[in-house]
Amino acid sequence: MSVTRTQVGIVGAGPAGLMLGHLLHLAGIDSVIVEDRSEDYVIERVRAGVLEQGTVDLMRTTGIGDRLDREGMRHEGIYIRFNGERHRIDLASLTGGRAITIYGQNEVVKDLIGARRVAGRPLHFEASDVSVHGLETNTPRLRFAHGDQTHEIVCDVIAGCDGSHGVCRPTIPSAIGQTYEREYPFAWLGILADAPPASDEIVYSLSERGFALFSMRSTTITRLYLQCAPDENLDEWSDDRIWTELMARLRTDDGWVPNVGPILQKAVAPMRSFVVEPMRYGRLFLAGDAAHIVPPTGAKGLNLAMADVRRLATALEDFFHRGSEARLEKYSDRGLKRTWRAQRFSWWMTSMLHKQEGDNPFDYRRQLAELDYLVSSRAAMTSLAENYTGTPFD
Ligand code: FAS
Ligand code: PHB
Repeated sequence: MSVTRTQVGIVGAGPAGLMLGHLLHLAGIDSVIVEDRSEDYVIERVRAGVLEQGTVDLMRTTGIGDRLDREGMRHEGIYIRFNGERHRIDLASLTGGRAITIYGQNEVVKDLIGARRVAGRPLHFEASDVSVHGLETNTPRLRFAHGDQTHEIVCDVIAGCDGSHGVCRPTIPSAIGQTYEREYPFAWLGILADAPPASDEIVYSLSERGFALFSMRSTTITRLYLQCAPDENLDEWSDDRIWTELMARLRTDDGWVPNVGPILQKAVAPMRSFVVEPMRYGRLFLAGDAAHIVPPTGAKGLNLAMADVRRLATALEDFFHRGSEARLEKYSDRGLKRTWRAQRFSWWMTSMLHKQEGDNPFDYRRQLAELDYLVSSRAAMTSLAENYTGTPFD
């Protein structure tokens, strides 16, 4: 077994782990990133598409915003569609100029891997048997196998950025880690289509047939989702059936429909809310989906992960450069405050825009009344806009 030393051991090369590694590099702090999947898998995985202002600002101010500025699509509004009509919510005018940017998570990951390579800092893909030890000590260890070699990295701190199915969170003793969870009785069937986006901004839709979402990835690629059963069988969804259902749920009375094109990718994504408290155990700090999961209706997951690692990197700078643990002590409480705020907003968007099993006509009419209030009240639209564009990172 090869034994090496670093300051921060990072488990997971998703947006959280890679951005943390980038921020630590800029602060002159050593780190090693260990990922169990291949580089191609991590890059090609289709997930988030909406970046809050805070995430955009973070990428720009840390020197990885060039491609985002060239290829990202700034949206100053979103549409809410119901009763056959699209209603625009002007995010920018309701928030003093804050907006969202459409830029695929896989593009963010590509930019961060590129920056890691330029920095020449260690990034191990296809690691196996990844495990963490000694979290209650001042020298926690990160172990993994790579090829036929086993490695142990002695760290000062370990960052658990290994997502919702990682190895880090489960190491928190059940007597300490309190979990909060809600499963939703539906999922999202998501597609990527080779079709130019027919709308200049994304469209959230509630129809008698359920939820649908029109989004995009570029001027040639459309991203669409529709509400389906949690155990939906994708084989029963021909491309024609998918388009027929999307048209039925998104069409407006003035004739607007998405452009149709070849479906490049399709997958079903489960919907759940999850939080673990605290986000820290000894010298282990959880960030991103390893600590919290939100249903994607509020487009918060990736942005919460970025806010976590911004906060953790600042705290680690204080720890390594000034010997202060003050910010590390506050890391979990501050993270949970932002997390529960995003949980509430994501649950609210999800409940307002999805048809629930067992709902009766009263419930649907009540949802329509809530949407009608939302698009006719400046106060209600401002509340949505503030939460959707996100508050500045602390
Ligand atoms: P990730 O899951 O991205 O990364 C964790 C990494 O750890 C992975 O690469 C994994 O392979 C690795 N790992 C796991 N176990 C390991 C182990 N034992 N050893 C080593 N490595 C290990 N969020 C938004 O903000 N906006 C959206 O529009 C949006 N849309 C979404 C759409 C879908 C369909 C889904 C599923 C999610 C969406 N999300 C969205 C949320 C999503 O983007 C996550 O919040 C984001 O990926 C979180 O990033 P990480 O915390 O880095 O976790
Ligand atoms: C996406 O573009 O993938 C997307 C947009 C908005 C959401 C979720 C996903 O709420």
